[in-house]
Amino acid sequence: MKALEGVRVLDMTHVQSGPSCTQLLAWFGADVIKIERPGVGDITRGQLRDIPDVDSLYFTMLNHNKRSVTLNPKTEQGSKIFRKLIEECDVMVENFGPGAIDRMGFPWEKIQEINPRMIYASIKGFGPGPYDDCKVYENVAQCTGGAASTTGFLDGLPVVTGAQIGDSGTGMNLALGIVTALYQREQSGKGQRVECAMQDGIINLCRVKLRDQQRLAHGPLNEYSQHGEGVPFGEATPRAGNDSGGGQPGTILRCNGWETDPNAYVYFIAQAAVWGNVCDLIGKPEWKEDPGYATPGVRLDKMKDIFATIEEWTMTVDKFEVMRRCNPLNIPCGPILSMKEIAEEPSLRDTGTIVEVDHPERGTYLSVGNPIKLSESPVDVVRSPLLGEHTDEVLESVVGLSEEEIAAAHESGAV
Ligand code: CAO
Repeated sequence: MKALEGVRVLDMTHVQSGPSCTQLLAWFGADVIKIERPGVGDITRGQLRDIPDVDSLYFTMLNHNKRSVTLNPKTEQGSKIFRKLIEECDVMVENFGPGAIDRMGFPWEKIQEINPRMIYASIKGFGPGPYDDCKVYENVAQCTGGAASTTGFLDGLPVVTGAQIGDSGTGMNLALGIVTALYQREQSGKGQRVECAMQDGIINLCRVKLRDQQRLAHGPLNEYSQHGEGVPFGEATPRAGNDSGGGQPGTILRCNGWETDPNAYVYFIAQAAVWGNVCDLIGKPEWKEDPGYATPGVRLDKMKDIFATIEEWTMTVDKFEVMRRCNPLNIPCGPILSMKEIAEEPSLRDTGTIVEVDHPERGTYLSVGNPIKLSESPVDVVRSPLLGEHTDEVLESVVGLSEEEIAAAHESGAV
């Protein structure tokens, strides 16, 4: 038994944000029926291909545990089939450009009329307002959600992060909205609309930066390293390099091998509560009692030099040894792990966070498993479907078409 067993999802998603949401629902046990344009499919099937004519990793890593049906709701017969699918499903998810589902002839009012229990969930780039017509990709969301203006170094350009916080982040928000609406439906018997804007999702993740924007009105941000370095603040929350976003100073330091290994670094937090341990570890026990170093406040304008001294020690050992030595002393730190190291880490395989999947056309590949672990709803990651692999089976068992009707649907180009 899986948590969402019995929930059927009409999956009209493409690219990353929507598919990441429906993949989560599938991992929790929902029957996710992915609708794709006949002959074409989700555009990512063919993007960034590493093997000719084989579904890309972009697609396979976002569409596990789903069924694929080709269907064009813009054709006469396709529209009838789509209507029946709306009747039979509990949830419909889409992340097309603004208005695309309406243009298919299925605005929310009509969906509600066909199936009042339907939960209709959408991702768009922006919520209602001046930009609600715009198409949006990951980096546009990162820039318009405030993340890019606060990422990077003070003397450099705004920077986007490689973590897909706009796409997979918003997908996760939508999944939460959907299961919450399903829960409310248990009481109300009614469906509802669930809407997530990528800009909103990024702003939610930038909460501490809006905090700092307001703190600026009351004086400089003491914990930012630019304060210690005497660089004045402007009107907006600045880029903070590798400064920690919280109240404990932290930064990235070089470790043994940094000259040749681009990831021989560690994130080191000089947490006030373990300051004595830090001093002992780096061979500066005298700093524990020194009035110029003993308390967090007096250390603030010296953090650059303090981290340089800590780095003299971290450069003598490798990044894993830094962690081995710091952990027993309760000093929070984290080695900079490369994607290669993550792919090879056995404990991540053991927990299902990284999974090896077999695919009939590409062979085995690595994917990211479910980051949310439920003790009563284990996840088996099943390879992504081939284009239209389940069309006939869904037309027969969900839509209720006969063999002749299915043949006619193929003939007409509806599926
Ligand atoms: N049969 C027939 N037509 C189909 C179809 C099907 N099964 N599935 C989709 N289509 C059509 C739609 O009807 C739409 O056509 P019209 O615009 O002519 O009505 C078109 O395909 C899809 O349009 P789109 O605007 O979604 O596609 P795009 O490639 O131009 O834009 C994207 C892509 C992602 C920018 C846009 O979908 C978007 O802004 N989505 C919302 C925000 C979002 O999720 N962004 C993140 C994407 S992940 O990086």
